[in-house]
Amino acid sequence: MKNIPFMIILLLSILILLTTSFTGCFEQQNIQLDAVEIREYQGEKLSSVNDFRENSIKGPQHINISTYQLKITGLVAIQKNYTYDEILTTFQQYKKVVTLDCVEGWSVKILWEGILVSDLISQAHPDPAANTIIFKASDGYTTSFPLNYTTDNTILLAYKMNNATLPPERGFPFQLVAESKWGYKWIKWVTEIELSDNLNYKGYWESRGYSNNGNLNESFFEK
Ligand SMILES: Nc1nc2c(c(=O)[nH]1)N[C@H]1C(S)=C(S)[C@@H](COP(=O)(O)O)O[C@H]1N2
Ligand SMILES: [Mo]
Repeated sequence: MKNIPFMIILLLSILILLTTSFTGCFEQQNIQLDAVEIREYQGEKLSSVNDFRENSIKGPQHINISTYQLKITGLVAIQKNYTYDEILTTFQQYKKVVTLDCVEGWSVKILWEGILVSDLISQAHPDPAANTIIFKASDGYTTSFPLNYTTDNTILLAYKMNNATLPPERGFPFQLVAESKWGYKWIKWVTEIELSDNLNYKGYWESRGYSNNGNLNESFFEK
């Protein structure tokens, strides 16, 4: 057969066409990071910033960091207002690998870097009557915990993931690393932390039927 070389070229071009159009289908939006994210830490494989599924109630928030303030309010002796730089320079910094599990069935294992929520709130001197900690975000999202969840555990307010500053899509400037809780407790774009005595406070998803304690080892439907 004379046209064997031609057939091979034809088959090869079809193959190339197919593979390029297929990778097109699987293309992901790639998030720009200020530094290259790491994908392994102390021998552990990490997920990527691009492995999250964007499902925030109002889409990504773009915070103007020059006017941004993190407020500590409610049942405290001293109300506090911190700028982004003050948070990064005032408090001891911690690193921790923690997995976020969304109720939709996906999860991401990330190296988080941030400050301890307990260090932050102790500066405001919580009132002894305070038993609840409420987090509020720039998109109107809220979530809450019993206060001792943040004082008895090393719960981080993170500004970096996989060694890179959080991108806007992932909660810049701060996301709560709500270890052992479902993803809806991991509030992004945090702007205010309110101390309260309302144990029954319900956040955005909690007031729509998701469990208030949000424990990962239990169903997320409120019983
Ligand atoms: N401010 C704010 N934080 C939020 C949300 C939101 O809609 N707004 N969604 C939550 C949910 S349901 C999950 S699973 C995690 C991770 O969501 P992401 O993949 O959209 O970053 O963020 C949580 N934090
Ligand atoms: Mo979620």
